[in-house]
Amino acid sequence: MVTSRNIYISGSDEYHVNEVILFNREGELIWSPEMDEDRDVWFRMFDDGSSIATGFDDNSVRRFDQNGNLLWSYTADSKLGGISISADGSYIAAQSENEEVYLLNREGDFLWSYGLDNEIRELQISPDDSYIIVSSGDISPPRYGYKTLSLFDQTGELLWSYEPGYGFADVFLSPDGSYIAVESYSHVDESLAHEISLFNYKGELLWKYEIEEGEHIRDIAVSPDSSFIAVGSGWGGTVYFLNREGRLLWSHDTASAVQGISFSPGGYYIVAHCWDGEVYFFVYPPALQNSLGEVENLIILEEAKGFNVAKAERLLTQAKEAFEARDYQISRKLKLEAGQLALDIDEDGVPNIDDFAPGVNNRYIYLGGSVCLAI
Ligand SMILES: [Ca+2]
Ligand SMILES: [Ca+2]
Repeated sequence: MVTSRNIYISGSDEYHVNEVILFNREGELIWSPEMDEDRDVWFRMFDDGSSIATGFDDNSVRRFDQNGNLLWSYTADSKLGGISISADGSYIAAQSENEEVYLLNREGDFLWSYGLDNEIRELQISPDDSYIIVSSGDISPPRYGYKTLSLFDQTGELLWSYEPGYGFADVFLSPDGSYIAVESYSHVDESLAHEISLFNYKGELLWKYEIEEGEHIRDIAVSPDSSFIAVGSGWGGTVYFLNREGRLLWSHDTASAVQGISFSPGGYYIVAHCWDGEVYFFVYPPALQNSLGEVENLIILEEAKGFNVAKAERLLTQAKEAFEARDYQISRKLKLEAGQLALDIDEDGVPNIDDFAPGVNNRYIYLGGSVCLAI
């Protein structure tokens, strides 16, 4: 695991390990906590790389700084694991072995806990800290393996729960937290249909998409703008690419089962890695083409209001040329600049509509021959 500050953690699994070692970029050992060989540890790193939270098997969650100094420790009634940390580090959620969800603040103070009747599989804090989604599963017959999604607000109130059916796949949140994608199953005649289900954060099921018979879902990724969903399946191996409305835009068969799938930060590239070690790299230009069209409309609107958008138009033309040349990263950058320029033609940081002199940068307004600074 690599963090923004180039601190590396080595372990037997991504998050569930029996050894934690922090290295710096030069490969020097910074810290490794002393642990019994058979001891399991859950860990997560804070997004800014400043510290890690670990769940030890003495029922504690501990936060350490990047030099291994203990910042705090909180002890619960049973073992805590499955740690999730909010994007800004304000909250730490954990699941306990006695089927409770815990929420702590950044100082390690207990905020609340909630008992579920199911074994907790996974929990995640939404990117904006507004909710915690929990996936839990029945572990006893006759409902063995049936999964429930539960969504809590920050205060620990259960807002909704939903049973997507049999299954153990993870829960995937869109980067803005608006959508929740999950693997679900439906009984069709004698067999099980494997599906992707998309919910909004209010718990409304928006759609289901059934993947090919015999395949099962290994990984799901939601694009950074929450417009597209990529799904990788196992057994045969297929990459599915859906829009937010649940329509299949394309699919591609891979030579072996897909292990993981992700979008590039701009959202135009999709990377899938497979069981046989092959890595597939896909590009989806229509996503960029759509947003070029949106900027074009924006420019037309600002022009209709009487603003001089010539410079924005020139940038958009360059963005289209870069698109034609398949230089998508450059095209995206120019497109973003063209959009900003269309809304603020004199680049003084004040949108045209609020700007008392939309064609003149507000830092340089000439009055009676003297320069007046006005923001
Ligand atoms: Ca302006
Ligand atoms: Ca101005």
